Amino acid sequence: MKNFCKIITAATVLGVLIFSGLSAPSINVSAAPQYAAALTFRSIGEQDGWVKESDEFSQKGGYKNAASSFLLVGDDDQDRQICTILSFDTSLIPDNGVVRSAVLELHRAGNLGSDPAGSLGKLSVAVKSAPFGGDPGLQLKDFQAKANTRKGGVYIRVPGTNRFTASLKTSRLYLISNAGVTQLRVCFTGGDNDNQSMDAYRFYSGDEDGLDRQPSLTVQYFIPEKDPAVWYPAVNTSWQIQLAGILDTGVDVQVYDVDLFDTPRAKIDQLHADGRKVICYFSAGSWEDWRPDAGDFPDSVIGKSLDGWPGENWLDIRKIKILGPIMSARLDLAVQKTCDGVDPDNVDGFRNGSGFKLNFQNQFAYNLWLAEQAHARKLSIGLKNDLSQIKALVPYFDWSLNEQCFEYLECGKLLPFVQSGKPVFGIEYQGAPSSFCPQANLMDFNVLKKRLNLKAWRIPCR
Ligand SMILES: [Ca+2]
Ligand SMILES: [Ca+2]
Ligand SMILES: [Ca+2]
Repeated sequence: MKNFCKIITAATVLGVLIFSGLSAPSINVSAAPQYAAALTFRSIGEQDGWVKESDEFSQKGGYKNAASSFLLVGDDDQDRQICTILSFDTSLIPDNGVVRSAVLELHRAGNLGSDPAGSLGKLSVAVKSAPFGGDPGLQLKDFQAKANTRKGGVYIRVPGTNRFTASLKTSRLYLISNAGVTQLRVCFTGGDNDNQSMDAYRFYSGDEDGLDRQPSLTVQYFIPEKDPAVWYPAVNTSWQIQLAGILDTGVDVQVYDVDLFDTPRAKIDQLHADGRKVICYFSAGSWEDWRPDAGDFPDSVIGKSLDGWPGENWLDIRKIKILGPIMSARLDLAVQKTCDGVDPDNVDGFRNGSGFKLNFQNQFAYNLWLAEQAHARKLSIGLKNDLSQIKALVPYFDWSLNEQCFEYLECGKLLPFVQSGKPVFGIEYQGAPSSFCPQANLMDFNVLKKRLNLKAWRIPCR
């Protein structure tokens, strides 16, 4: 490992990360309950380089150069696209470090031909949490090798200077590897501009002698710590969920999941007196026309109806300024009712026909906001379904609550929770318990067979 520098930082205050710019040779781990640090990595000269298409329409690498002090991004005089591969050894990030920002910086040495900005589209960065093409060395196939992010996930804005920077989207920061190299591929979205003439940026590579001219990736991370005031359930935790009908408080389990609005404080007191923990359910991503605060939602945030759930519509979760006060009031109600945790439902509207153009980043931002708001109130919080975001969100949530992962053959996606020492509470509505319980128990999940009405009836797998 070479060419990295470290920067020590301050602790977190009320969940807000504060980074100072002190240079120091080592990291002080013990000072604060949650500590944050920044590391700057330089692209590895032996591994970075440019790859050019074999011909204009091949979309496959045909030429490469890993040894040059320069990286190229653009096209050539035969309309062949040229992309750049960067390679950062990010393994210095601790195994339990959670990345909160990553900024790529490239220094332009000049252009070859005319300035490619404008005619070649946007300068996009694809992220791979492992080497492109399986080998950290530059290969022709790195041109087309699959990335974790779709092409165009992050764009580099063209600056007025020769210092090009891009912040990776916060929802994709989990792709920064703490086990080995993280590679980035920089290409123009337009491919080529059909003018039979070279148009390319020339950036300094990791082979450049001047350290400050080499491509860099500056990563800020923190080490999560448990808050003694928050309840964190163990992986193996017995539970019951009842969201409809007269609440039966007599089930001998450690945890109850009950409706936030419909459950009187006296029932929650009863459950606590019986030694149970109580999770309070509410919908964070849908509008329910029967709730006491239904009138607080402006029409502008209410979208399409949820299939099969009358009176319920998806919310425009991009509008945190509007939804924030409403959801905050619900979390305050959970505190007033002495709930130990919350179960915010419908936090995957971006994967459904919500009526709004919601994307992965919008959903990540909303769900992270919910987690931070719950923890600020000393409430434990679970991630409901939202399987495609588990890798990005598992550091911020305390358990998973899943419906039908066995029915849809997607339980493997929940393993990051168990691997992080956090429980998976599962519900299956279809099939005999014998068809899913052995596997559920093997995976250390807490699965119940329930009826779709979510009344008291249940068959636990263990
Ligand atoms: Ca190189
Ligand atoms: Ca490679
Ligand atoms: Ca051209």
